[in-house]
Order: sequence, then structure tokens, then C-alpha cells
Amino acid sequence: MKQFNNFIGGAWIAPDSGEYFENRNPANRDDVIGRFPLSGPTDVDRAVKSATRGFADWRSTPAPARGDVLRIVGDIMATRKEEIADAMTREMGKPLTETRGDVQEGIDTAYYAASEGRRLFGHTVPSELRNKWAMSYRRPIGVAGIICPFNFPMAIPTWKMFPALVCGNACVFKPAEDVPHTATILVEILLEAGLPPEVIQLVHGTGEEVGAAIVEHPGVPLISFTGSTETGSIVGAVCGRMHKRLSLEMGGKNAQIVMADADLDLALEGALWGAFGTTGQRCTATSRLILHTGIHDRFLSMLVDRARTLKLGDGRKEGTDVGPMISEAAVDKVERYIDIGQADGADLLCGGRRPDDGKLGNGNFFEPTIFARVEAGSRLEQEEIFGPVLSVVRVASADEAFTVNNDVRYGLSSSIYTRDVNVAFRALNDLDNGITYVNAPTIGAEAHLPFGGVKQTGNGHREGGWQVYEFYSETKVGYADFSGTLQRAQIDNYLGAPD
Ligand code: UN1
Repeated sequence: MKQFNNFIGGAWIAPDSGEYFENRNPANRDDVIGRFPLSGPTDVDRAVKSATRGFADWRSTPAPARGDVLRIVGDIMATRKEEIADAMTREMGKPLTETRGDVQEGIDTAYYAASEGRRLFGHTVPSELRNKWAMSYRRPIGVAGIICPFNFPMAIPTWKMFPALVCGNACVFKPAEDVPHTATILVEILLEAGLPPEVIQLVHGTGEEVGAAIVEHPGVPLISFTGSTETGSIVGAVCGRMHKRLSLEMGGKNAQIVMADADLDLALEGALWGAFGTTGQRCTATSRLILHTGIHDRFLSMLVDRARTLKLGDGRKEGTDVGPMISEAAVDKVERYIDIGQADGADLLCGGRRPDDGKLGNGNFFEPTIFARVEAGSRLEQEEIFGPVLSVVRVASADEAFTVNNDVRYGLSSSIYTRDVNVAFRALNDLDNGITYVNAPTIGAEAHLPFGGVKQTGNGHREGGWQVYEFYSETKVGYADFSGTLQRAQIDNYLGAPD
């Protein structure tokens, strides 16, 4: 069986523990992809020291040259797209159409980052004094701790690392233990593209061991974390205590609202894709469907009919609509929510169990599930499940729909289907989310726009687009006084006091 290693100090090396874990295909647990290192704090420490050396050189490499490396990264990813998508589906289950999209998101992020190397704008503004210039510009920060989830094994690490690198930082990358192979491919590509080896470190292992050691390491001044709100609270507490810069991207409980005037066929496609794409394992997944009473019964029966026809299977097989979940533990969690929903009196309309089909018995499969008559405020309606479970809530007006949407602790994405332009714009205004879609599903954010959520979904930062570059760079201000005299700001300006 193939054994993989960490990339630390410019070389592929074994973990200090000498221990490895197995990485298995979630569609067929007999298929072992390889063994990956179970690393610990001493491996992390070595990685941080190496990254600190890498940073010293990389920070003085001109930003356009740093961007050129990312352009080559994008080129290599584009050439290898099909092969990476296949490896990713084997490792985490979602169908090939989706893993191709995941790689594409990485390519898009690479090209955006490449061109940003020729911008990284600061400001030049007039000074209040004569013969003096005032400007702001960006500086890199240092070693970035990059902690990633399993559901977008390529896209999410690229959202974090590519901007970090273009800004001149070095990275210590801790991928989710479910997707170490895709992470290995990404690091190989960065090296092949010409990134100086000590600028990137890859440390495999668990969040409790490796993730925690990165967050707690004094040599890592910034952390970017995507994962659960619970873990994010722990990461946030440490970063608060150690005064680290931190970007958190956490849970969601996203809703699609369908008004009585909506194009129901369109809304149906949106709901199916939003709820069951990636087997519901997206932070942006549609987990609640808020239906106007005028179309509630009709839409629900259309939806259940279609959901029953979705084909569960190996994501590498033609015709598969929904792949497996990431792990046995993830399936167990979904099963607990089926019990909770039924105990709370919701109507289970379809799914709610592992499939009967014996061929799927070797994988972590779960049927697309729809609950109706879900009470606003119930656990099913409030808590993030991260699986193929859709909860339907009935409302009588747009105002009520907005209230239901907003009355959760998360705020990542939302969607509304309506033909009424006033209702659409009210939704853009009033829904408490980082992203609102009109006549489109809750998933599918584009790589060149800011991504993130409000309330307990995040801590105010955004990934993607132009805004993430603020996170990975420090603003510095420079003043140059060429008057040859002492000029005192706020005192020697020419306006004087008003009469
Ligand atoms: C996530 O689920 O963590 O908007 C990210 C989307 C994808 C990214 C999802 N582009 O659904």
C-alpha cells in the first residue's frame, strides 16, 4: 500500500511518531488510497521553523513574480484537471461533475491571485502639509496556519493559500484527515510551479493534534480556519489569548424561500441541487426550504417525486446524482437527526435511512431525505446537520419567510425564488446572510467574489475575491516629508482656526 509523507523543511519526510492512518474511499471502504502521517506538535514545530526561513526570502520576492508562480500553478491544475477530479472523488465521494468544479474553483483562484500580484493596491493620498507625501501599502505578515475541511479538498485550500502566498506569506497547511491525497497533489503542484520549498509545509494528522499545535504555535501569527462553529470557538479563544489574526468560516443553516409567484420548475431544480449536491455537505447547502402556503402542497409533491429518483452511487460512475457521505460518523450524525425530527413531530416524506441496495453497503451512503411540517425553532430547523436532509417550513408571507430565515444562529447564504422585483430586493436587503441569491440556489458562490457569513458563521472576514487580500496583508503607512523643515501635523496646516 502506498505510504505518503509530510512535506516539511523542503523534503517529504515521515512523522516523528512513525505512525500512519489509512485513507479509504467513502464509496467503497475496501478501497484504500494510502497511508498518511499521524503527525504531532514536534512535526508542526519543525514545519513552522522551516516556513519562517521560507518567509524571509519569499517576502522580498516581488509580488508580480510571486503571482507568476500562481499562474503556473493554475496552468498545471488545468492540464491535470481530470486526473485530480478523479482522485478527489475517490477520496471524498462527490460526483465527478462536482469535483471538476472544485478543481476549476482552484484554477480560477490561481489566475485571480496571479493577477493580484500586479495590483495589491495601497493608497496615495494628499498630505495636509506642503511638500509631504502620504501613502499606505501592504506588507506580508509571516507564517500562515491554514486549516481546511474535507468538502472542497482543492478549492478551499486554494482560497486561503493562494492569496496568502501572493501577499508574501509562507504557509503551514493542515488538510482535513479525510482528504490528505488531494492536499498532497496540491502541494506537489505548488512545488512543480516553482514555489520555493520552504514557503509551503504540509502536515497531516488530526485537528486535535496538528490543528491545535498550529493554532497554539507562537511562530504562526495568522490562522485561517474552515470547519464547525464549535471548533471555531476553541480556535478563536486561543487566537484571542495570543493576539493572532484569525479568519473563521464556520456553520450554516441556509434556507431557500419559494414565493407563490415563483417559477416552480426553476425553484425545484434549485432546491434539489442546493440540498443534495455534495450530499448536503456544504456550508452553503440548502438545509431549510421555506414554502409560501400558496404553493406549499404542489411544490412539495413535485420535490418529493424528484428526490426519490436521485441516483445514489459511486461518484466515479456515470449517472450518479448523489455520492456517499464522508464517513461512518457523518452518517451516524444524520441518523440521530432523523430520530430528533421524528420525535419532534415532523413528517418524514422520503429517505431517512441508509439505502437497501446491497451494492452500496460498502460505502457511507444515506438517502436524500425530506421532512415536512417542520416547526420554526425546532432542532431540525435550527442545527447544522451537514448531510442530505431538507426541512420544509410553511409560511404565509414574505415577512414571515424572512423572519424564519433570520431566526437562526448562522448566516451564510440564502435564496429566494420570486418574480416580484420588490420582494427580491427586499430579500437582498433584509435577509441576514453574507450571500443572498435571487432565483438561484444557496450553493455556487463564484471564486472572484467575497465569500463568508454573518453571526456565528464567521468572524467578519471574507474569503475569495478582492477582500481576502486584506486579511493576508498588513497595512503600513508611509509619510515622506521633503520640505526640509519641521512641519507639525494638525498644527502647521495652512487653514488656521475658523473666524
Ligand atoms: C463550503 O461549503 O464550505 O458556494 C464552500 C459554494 C461553493 C463553496 C462552498 N463554491 O457552494
